[in-house]
Amino acid sequence: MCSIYVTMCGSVSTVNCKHYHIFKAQAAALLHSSVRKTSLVEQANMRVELLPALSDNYMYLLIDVDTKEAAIVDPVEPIKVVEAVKKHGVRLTTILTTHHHWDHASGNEKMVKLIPGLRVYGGDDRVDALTKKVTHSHNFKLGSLNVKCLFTPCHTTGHICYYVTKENSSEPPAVFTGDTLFVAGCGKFFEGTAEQMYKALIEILGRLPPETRVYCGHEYTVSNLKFARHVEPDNEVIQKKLAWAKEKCSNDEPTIPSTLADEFTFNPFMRVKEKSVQDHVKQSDPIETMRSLRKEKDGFRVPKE
Ligand SMILES: N[C@@H](CCC(=O)N[C@@H](CS)C(=O)NCC(=O)O)C(=O)O
Ligand SMILES: [Zn+2]
Repeated sequence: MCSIYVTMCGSVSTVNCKHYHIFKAQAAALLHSSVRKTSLVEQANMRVELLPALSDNYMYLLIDVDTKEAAIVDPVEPIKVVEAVKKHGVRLTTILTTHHHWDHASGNEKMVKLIPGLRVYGGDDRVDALTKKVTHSHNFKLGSLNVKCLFTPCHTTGHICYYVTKENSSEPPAVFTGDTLFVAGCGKFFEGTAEQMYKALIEILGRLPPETRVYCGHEYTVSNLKFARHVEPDNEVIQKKLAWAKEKCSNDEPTIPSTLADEFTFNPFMRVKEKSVQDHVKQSDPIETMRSLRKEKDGFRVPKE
């Protein structure tokens, strides 16, 4: 007998199970992704369907409305992807892999078995079923959409973000940021440095148009904002965004997408040039601030409220 207690927007809090180690991840995945809602965002000539996966991951079905060609970002649960493809009546040609971690790339092999001929993009030889290894600024078309690869090593050495635009459109572009940039946070520096994350967040992602929609790899917004509030207790934008995110999560709705402009107002890792953030970690240099913030967040105990 298993008894599993699930918290909103987060992790399994208690699991008493005979085969705890084997079943914890699967149980969490089954419970969560069946509850968390999908949602559809329409922008420019692209449609983005958010597909919750595992306990807090997102897969994204990116559709070029003009040609009905589609790509899937990090398809860790392939059956759900196939269902979404059928629902929209689109032609899936492409997998966009942000990085090789199992919760992002482990569905690739099954995906190419289910839909043979898929092109599999990624920036790392460790990405399963990889057919197109890409580097910074590599561009390609998805129907009428342009996809630009942004090399953002740090969380992993081969991490890629995908920036998607539509020519002559007045609507905002989209960026799929995997585990580099989260809403109100950033990925752990598993294989990289503060210098690299600074470059990724401030010099690469931070220089995209401010209205760019941010689609990240995980639903961590509430816990990230609690850390942001700890860093900048007087920042009202953080308090408002946290109240909004809690409300969203209590309805099992996604807090994604955000925009780059918004990230600069509440994400401490995007705010490393701000005095309030630098003061918190007692640094005056943005890269040292980045290093200190990440170290502090690695040991941060997220409060209940
Ligand atoms: N803190 C994460 C724990 C899981 C974790 O380590 N996630 C990785 C990505 S798979 C990460 O980079 N998290 C960013 C962070 O903890 O700030 C959570 O909020 O559940
Ligand atoms: Zn991840």
